[in-house]
Amino acid sequence: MDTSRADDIRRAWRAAHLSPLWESPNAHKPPPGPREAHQWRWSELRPLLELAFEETSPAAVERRVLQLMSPHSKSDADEFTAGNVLAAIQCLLPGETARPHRHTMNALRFMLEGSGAVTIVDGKPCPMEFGDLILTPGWCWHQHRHDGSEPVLWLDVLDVPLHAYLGTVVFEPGPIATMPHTVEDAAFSSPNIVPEAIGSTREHSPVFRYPYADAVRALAHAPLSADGTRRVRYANPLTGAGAMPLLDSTMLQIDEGPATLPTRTNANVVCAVVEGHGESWIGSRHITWGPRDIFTLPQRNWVSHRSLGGAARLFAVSDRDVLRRLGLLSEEIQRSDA
Ligand code: GTQ
Ligand code: FE2
Repeated sequence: MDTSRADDIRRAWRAAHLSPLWESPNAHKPPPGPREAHQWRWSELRPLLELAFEETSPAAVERRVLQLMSPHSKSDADEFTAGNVLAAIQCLLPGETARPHRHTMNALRFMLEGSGAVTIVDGKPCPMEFGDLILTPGWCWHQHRHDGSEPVLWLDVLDVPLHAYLGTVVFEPGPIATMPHTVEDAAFSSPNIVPEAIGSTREHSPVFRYPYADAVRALAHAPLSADGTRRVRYANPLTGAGAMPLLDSTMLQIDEGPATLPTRTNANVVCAVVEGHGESWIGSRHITWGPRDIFTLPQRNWVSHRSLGGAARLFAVSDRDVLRRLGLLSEEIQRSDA
């Protein structure tokens, strides 16, 4: 075997931007085992968020946001929390505002602490109270304002990692030149009846605010899922599809009782505890959690939850709809007789 001849051939291929598949380290190789879950305990997070009030203001930096970085992030530029989901905490003091802008990324806010803030989405004011979900879908103008008397903190979730990969990040600062037409949320507040005169061709929900009380009421009547949880999904009332195209939002309730049956999916999930205490088994990890704790369910881990007294509720955002639309979603449940 003439090794120098073989080396010459490979050098020639490399120079011509060619690569032999039979020597590829990637060819048909499954990814390594599932990534380990990560938890941000509110008791540890809260004092660190307090430092952001001391450190800066929206007047100086537009958005006072601390991103929840996966321990697997390769650098500060590699911004993701789990898979295609980026979560962060945004903090606003009374009297502060964040100016209007819009971007191609879909975003949502889930209220964790404080009250009196408002997000204005394409001109519609959305009050933000504990447990409320506010959508700021891609390319909708949005701004925040806080007229209350105590700090507010909310969870931001965006589909940034997917846009970064696809090269589709576009950002436009205000001022708002022409405000898009919207229909007030109240037009959709009669169950099962929707207005007909909607010319929207947009894929996201025409409703921007999903109050916590509505989710709790839906959960109270939701049947048990096969794994033993109760789950509701934040939907677009016009289509029944998810409220936003690339971020799937659900709330799950874990009643007091035995642990839920283990489930496994190739979707990536970020959970925020809304109410109650519990424990979860996520792959080889076991965690305990309480209100406002945030934790990840990285894809391909077997996951089971148990309430530690009373009904516990988790807000869960995932990239599941991305995978479903691409025909790649897998969801399994461990059979109890297995
Ligand atoms: O509040 O508009 O966490 O544009 C990241 C980007 C929040 C926002 C984030 C944003 C916002
Ligand atoms: Fe934004």
